Amino acid sequence: MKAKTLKKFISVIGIGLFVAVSVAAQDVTSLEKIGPVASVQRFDKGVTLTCADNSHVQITVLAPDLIRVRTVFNKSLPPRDHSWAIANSDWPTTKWNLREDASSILITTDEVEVLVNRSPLLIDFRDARTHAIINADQQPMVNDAKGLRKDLQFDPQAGIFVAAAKKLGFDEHFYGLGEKAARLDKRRSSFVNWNSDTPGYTEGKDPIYQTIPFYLGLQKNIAYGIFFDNSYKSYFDFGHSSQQRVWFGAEGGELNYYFFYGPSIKKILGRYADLTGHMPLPPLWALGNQQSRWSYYPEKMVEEVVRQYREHDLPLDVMHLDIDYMKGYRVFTFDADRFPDPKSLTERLSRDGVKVVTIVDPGVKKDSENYHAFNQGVEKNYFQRRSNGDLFVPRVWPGDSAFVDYTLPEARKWWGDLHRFYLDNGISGIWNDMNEPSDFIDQTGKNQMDVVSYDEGEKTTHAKNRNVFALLMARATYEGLERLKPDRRPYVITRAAYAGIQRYSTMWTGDTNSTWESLALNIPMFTTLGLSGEPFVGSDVGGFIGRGNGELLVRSYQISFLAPFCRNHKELSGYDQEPWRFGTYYEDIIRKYLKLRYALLPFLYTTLEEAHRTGVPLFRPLVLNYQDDPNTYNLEDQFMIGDDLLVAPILKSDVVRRLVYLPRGTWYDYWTNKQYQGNQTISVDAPLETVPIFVRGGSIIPTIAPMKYVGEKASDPITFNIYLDSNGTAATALYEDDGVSPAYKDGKYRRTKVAVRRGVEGIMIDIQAADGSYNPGERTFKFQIPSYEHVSKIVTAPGDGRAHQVEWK
Ligand code: MIG
Repeated sequence: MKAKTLKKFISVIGIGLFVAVSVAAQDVTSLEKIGPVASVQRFDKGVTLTCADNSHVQITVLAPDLIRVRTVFNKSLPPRDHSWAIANSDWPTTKWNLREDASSILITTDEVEVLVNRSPLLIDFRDARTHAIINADQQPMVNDAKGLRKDLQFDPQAGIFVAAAKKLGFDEHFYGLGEKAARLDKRRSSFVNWNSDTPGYTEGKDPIYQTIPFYLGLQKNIAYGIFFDNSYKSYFDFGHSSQQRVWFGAEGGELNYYFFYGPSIKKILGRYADLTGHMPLPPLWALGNQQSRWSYYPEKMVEEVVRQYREHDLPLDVMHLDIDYMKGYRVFTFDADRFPDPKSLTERLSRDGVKVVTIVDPGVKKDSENYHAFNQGVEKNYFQRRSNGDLFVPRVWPGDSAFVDYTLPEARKWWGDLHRFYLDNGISGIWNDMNEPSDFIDQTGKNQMDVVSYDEGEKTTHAKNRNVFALLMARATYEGLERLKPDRRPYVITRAAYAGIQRYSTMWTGDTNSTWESLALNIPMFTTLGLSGEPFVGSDVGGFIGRGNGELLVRSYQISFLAPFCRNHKELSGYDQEPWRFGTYYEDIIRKYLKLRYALLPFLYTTLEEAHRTGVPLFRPLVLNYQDDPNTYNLEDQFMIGDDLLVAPILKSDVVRRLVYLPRGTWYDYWTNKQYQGNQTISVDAPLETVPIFVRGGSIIPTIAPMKYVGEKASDPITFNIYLDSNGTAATALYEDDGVSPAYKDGKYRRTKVAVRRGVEGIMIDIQAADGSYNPGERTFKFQIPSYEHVSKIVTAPGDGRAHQVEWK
């Protein structure tokens, strides 16, 4: 109780500080503006502008739709040009032109024009075909050379505040910025990025755990993206402090941003993935149902929970072990009383189809009594130190601890290799928590300010490195797992992150509350993460903190049963909330949705592979699929899975009916097969048993019989559920692979395109010869048109040379 009051008190102070800071930070107009262009030097991929004040602006053409602006104030461009976020800096030269006149410099690609006004220096991005302005500077770029913004910098070594301001469109909408406890459309709001441990956060709490400084602007069906790749504490203001401008800035580093031109959001997300990395496929079982608790121990309790799952006929793939599995919170150990023989535990569980994921925190207990991880870290000098050379000693779960300097390549390798311990004990995945990094001594980061990281020899401070700490820890973990078991796909889950995290880890949204308010954030948060390059997302089902109830738990599953990460988790002192805890009425409904998830696995996996390949997430806001439809621009109480399923959950207690917006086209009620015309808002029943789901006319949803766990049986038969559009056509491209190995990267997958059309002779089903070299073995394809009572004649044209069973329901 005392601790709680103290926490409240601290957070009140925190809010007070935050308000003071953000008020001061709002005025970017009074800062030093960059000087006019004095000279222009051309290089193979762009131009470098030297300004009258000796500032330098490098504009680089990376692709016809991707332009980088890199600005340093009052000095030359430093030779080191590095970012932990960037996966690809080696872009093939693309065609571009330069035209200069007395007042401007024009860079043109096939898609974008960059028009630089020389004096004052202003940059406009335009569509190369229509010459329409997509995004324009509202004032020259600024920096705080005079130190006016000292109030922002509690680290004196942080650097100089830099910012860019853009004109705010009257109809412009904003999406992205990764994990924010905020609404979908970020217009007229402002945000801070500084990775923070924020248990029990509610809407408006900012910052929370992650930093993804990437956003999308959308105005009248034309979208662009801006990735401000700067890991210092950063600020984004989407017309919050002024109707005149959007601005973004950071407390140090370069004014370094990438401009992406769509006009489609999907194309921007693809380019963003090309730049910061495509999510590799996690193992297929990561899409299975997961159960966690702070903490299940001893091992008997873990087995009991699994036994209950099986007895209750609820599917389950993964059990999580939270911090109490360790010996005194020492990472890379098991408590010998609670888990005397983890290897045989994981073997027994695996016979039941269940994998085990262990939590791994960054804090290594400061304990020289025989603790290998601490001793090795000290001996090899891999731990973070303060600027005076002292070991940095944060206080976390193990008490006094040390953090690894993950900017050191050898330290990352060492950390990765330590995971051999888990793999040898049959552990299947790693869950990284507390990696903001959280420090009980001071959560704001003040206690860490003079920590120096190697940073490729540049020896930079916490101000630059805090926001990338989790990214590099996840990288060390992922690369370690990949090295130690090259024939298995790593599975990592993280709380904190920086842009690029999708290369190494999936995520969950941290310590939510078991409340309706918290539940209502699920959809804007998952969809926003998807629009920010993080496709594999989820939230503690039922909420983490406090006491839930059956109704809340059911409504929570009615969202999460389609989220990539579906894991029920609860805090130490919270009320139990496994699916059976509130009685059979609720349990039966939860079973129905978990089984539906397992039935939809072929569809979910197909959509997940699309996210891997194209950067377009599975869990989507409607605006992603219908960006020409302004009705979707702030629609955040419905979501889509891929292009085909539209889900409209209930987000309040005692509500059993709601409005649903159906975009253009034909839609089918999943439960009744009733057909609707789109472009309208309808009112539908949503009793606790039923979450409204609509299927897009024109889609084919592949399903299998639900299993106890992924891979319990072969996926045979696969049923193609056909939903015809108004032209009588439907199509899909089923994706399959072995589900566990990285062989899919070398073409070992199978993509089966199926197209259906209603013709004069009947229904034609065209199964094309599959792509890829993966052989799933013999199995049956079934075809159903759920909305048809009967069909008079069916013609199949199996281009794959097999016989298929066709039946109608
Ligand atoms: O300070 O490991 O978000 O999922 O159960 C709390 C204990 C530390 C926070 C995580 C939560 C986890 C808990 N952790």
